[in-house]
Amino acid sequence: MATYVMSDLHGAYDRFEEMLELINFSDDDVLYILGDILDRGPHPIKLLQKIMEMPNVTCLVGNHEMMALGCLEYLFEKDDSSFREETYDMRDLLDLFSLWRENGGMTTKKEFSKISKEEQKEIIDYIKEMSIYEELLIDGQKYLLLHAGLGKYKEGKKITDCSVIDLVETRPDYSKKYMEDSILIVGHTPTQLIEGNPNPGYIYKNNNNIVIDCGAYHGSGRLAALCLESGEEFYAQVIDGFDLLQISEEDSGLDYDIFLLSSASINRKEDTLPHLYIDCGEEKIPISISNNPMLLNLIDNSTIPDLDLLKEWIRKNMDVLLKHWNQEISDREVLNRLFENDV
Ligand SMILES: [Mn+2]
Repeated sequence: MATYVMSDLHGAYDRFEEMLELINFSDDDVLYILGDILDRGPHPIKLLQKIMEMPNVTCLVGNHEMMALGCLEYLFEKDDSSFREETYDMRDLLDLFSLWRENGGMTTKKEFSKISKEEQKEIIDYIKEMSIYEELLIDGQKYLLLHAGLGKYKEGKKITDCSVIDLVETRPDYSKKYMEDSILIVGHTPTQLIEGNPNPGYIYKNNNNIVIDCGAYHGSGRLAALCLESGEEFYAQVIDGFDLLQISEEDSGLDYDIFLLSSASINRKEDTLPHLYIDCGEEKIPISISNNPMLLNLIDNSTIPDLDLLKEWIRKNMDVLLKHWNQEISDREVLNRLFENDV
């Protein structure tokens, strides 16, 4: 039996599957997921539904589940005959929706709207059942697991005295040793963004703090798992099926379907351009967007580009992209030609 922790899966369904294989996860093992299963990546609901079927997985709540919950409840109830709009403060709800959208909520919304009412209800109930923290004792070592950190916690204070925001949202100071006799394990902050981290993108350990969010939803990030018995670290980084749109054979006029795959940006300030690929079945054609203001505009800060515009652009430029991929035309030429074809 082994105990694993993972965090911030953010819809990275394929990486999660890859990880379960990597760690050889069995019915005898247990897994704690420290929140933020939803949003950003391509398959948050499919991922959550898979996790819900696994009895040996315990999920803690992340700020994304908290943000999503109010929106999901509204989406669930609004079609019901007993729905009464006056039970909602519409201004609060709009604020919540726009916050959710800015934080990658649209992949969750998209998948949530496609499942049955029964499944929607199960998801809402499951999120409500998620705990805020877990305490473990493994081989004599105490661990405290939660999503973000300990905020204003001081030694001697009870965890239950901390606010939910402190535990689920406030980023802790990892240079601080919060507890002498217990190791704090958190997610929430991708280790790529921890100042002074000598090994960005991998599990970070300092002063009884362990941070395990390695940017699972990001093309250049990875999903990390830590085994608490052995201390062994595992990383999964298969390119996820970030399929944002599909153009059928008929529509493209080519002899295959085109899928646009994307991974969202962790933080626009760092090495952060979203990665886009066109998946032509056997090959994944990367599209350079850093030199392409048209694509950058389409993608802006949200994790989902305007799909209609993007689809139109891809359709117009597919021949150029393919020629570039096959090295029949140069970088300069491809750029010139793409700009001619701006939508
Ligand atoms: Mn978070």
